[in-house]
Amino acid sequence: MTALPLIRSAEVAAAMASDTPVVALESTIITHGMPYPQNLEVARQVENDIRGAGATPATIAVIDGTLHIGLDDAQLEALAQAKSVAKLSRADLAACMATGGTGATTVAATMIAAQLAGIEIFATGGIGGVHRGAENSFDISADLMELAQTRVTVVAAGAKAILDVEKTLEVLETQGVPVIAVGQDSFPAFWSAHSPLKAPLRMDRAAEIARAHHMRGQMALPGGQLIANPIPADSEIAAEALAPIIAQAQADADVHGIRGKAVTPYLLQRIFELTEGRSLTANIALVRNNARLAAQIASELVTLTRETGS
Ligand code: PSU
Ligand code: MN
Repeated sequence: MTALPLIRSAEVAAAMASDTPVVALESTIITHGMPYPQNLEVARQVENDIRGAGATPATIAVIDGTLHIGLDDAQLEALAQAKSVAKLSRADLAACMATGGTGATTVAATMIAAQLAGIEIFATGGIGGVHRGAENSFDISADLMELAQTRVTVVAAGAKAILDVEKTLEVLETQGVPVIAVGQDSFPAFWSAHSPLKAPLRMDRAAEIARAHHMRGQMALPGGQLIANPIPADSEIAAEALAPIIAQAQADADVHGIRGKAVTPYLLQRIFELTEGRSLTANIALVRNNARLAAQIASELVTLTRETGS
């Protein structure tokens, strides 16, 4: 049997060898979530935020069939500029690797890769969820089912308002995924700090979140946690201002017959245009905020693992 084509960057390998905290990062946000060149700037900035908070970033992608855990600057730049990179979820990750392809990992695929590499904490912007009109389209992101089966704690800014947030929370509950709002009772709505919905759980400190993650491990419970970290107040866009824009973007997607994997990237791009870039500014602020919290959780987890020896 040949070895799994998985390579850790020198920085990630060194961090893991010395038992220091590591935070996984996805690459679909770079290739499909933000325009060039902001995507590259943000990818670098987020990595530096994690380093600044005392952890090591591991941006994950498939390049020429190899699963890379940690990218160097040239690899980041190539991904950021690439035009037609595949968007890989659970369904297509192995196929891409088997055929020597190149692709960016979504939340689901990044969780799988992180677990394979021994990384337990992952920061992103927003997870995929149940799309509006899912009762007809059946469009439910594989991210939700991944959270139910792969033991990685994902820090996100809640679910995007382009989704049906209420149905997304219902599916997470059905799947047994802990949804934990940070520092507030309401479930955050990505570009806005609050949604009208209450989060099922609330925690105010990184150490508590790390303990809950660790407890699940001790209980051999499969699946991760969704940490819903609100966007900083000074960067948010009011939900009322966004509502008509989201409705417009959704209507445009319907008119153009956008389906499947293309839906999330299309809506993000359309909202970027309709808000004249404000959605991107907010997106950047929330991803960086999530990266810093993830680094703290990863640090707490290292401490906890040392103390308990497991
Ligand atoms: N949220 C963002 N930007 C993104 C995504 C989510 O703010 O780029 C990406 C993530 O990679 C997520 C994916 O896993 O969209 C969900 O896609 P889908 O809805 O097709 O499962
Ligand atoms: Mn989908």
